[in-house]
Amino acid sequence: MQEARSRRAFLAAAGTTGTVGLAGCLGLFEADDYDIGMTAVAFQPETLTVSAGSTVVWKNTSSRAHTITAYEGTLPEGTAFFATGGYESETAAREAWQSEGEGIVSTGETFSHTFEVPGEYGYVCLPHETSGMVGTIEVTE
Ligand SMILES: [Cu+2]
Repeated sequence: MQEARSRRAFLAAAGTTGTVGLAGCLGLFEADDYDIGMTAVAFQPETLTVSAGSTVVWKNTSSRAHTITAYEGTLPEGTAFFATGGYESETAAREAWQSEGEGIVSTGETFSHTFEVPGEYGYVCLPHETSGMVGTIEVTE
C-alpha cells in the first residue's frame, strides 16, 4: 500500500509540475493512475508484463464488484499470497467471498501489489471466475 501511495503522490506531483502550459496533459496522468482496469467480466489488460520490483495497481473501472485473488498454486516459489481483502490464502479468500461476499473491490476502488520475484503470477476474480475473469502478471528480471 505504501508503494501505491508513493506512486499516486508522484503522479500528483507530476501533474502539478506540468500545469504550466500542459493543462491538457492532466487527463493523461489521471488515465495512468492504474495499470489494470476491469470491465464487467474481464481484467484489462488480461496479461501485464512488469519488471521485478514494480507495484501493479488495479482499479475497478466497472459498475460491478470484483476481487483480485491470486491463484496460490501459480505463484513463484517463496512469494507471498495476495488478494483483495488481505487474506493469507486462496482458501480463506474463497470462503470469505462465498459466505459473506467479502474481499471485493467496489467501483472506483484500487488495489495494489508489489512483485519482487520474476515469474508468472495467475489471479482470478472470484465472483466472475466462471465467466473467465482471470489475469496474469509476468514479472521479468
Ligand atoms: Cu469480476
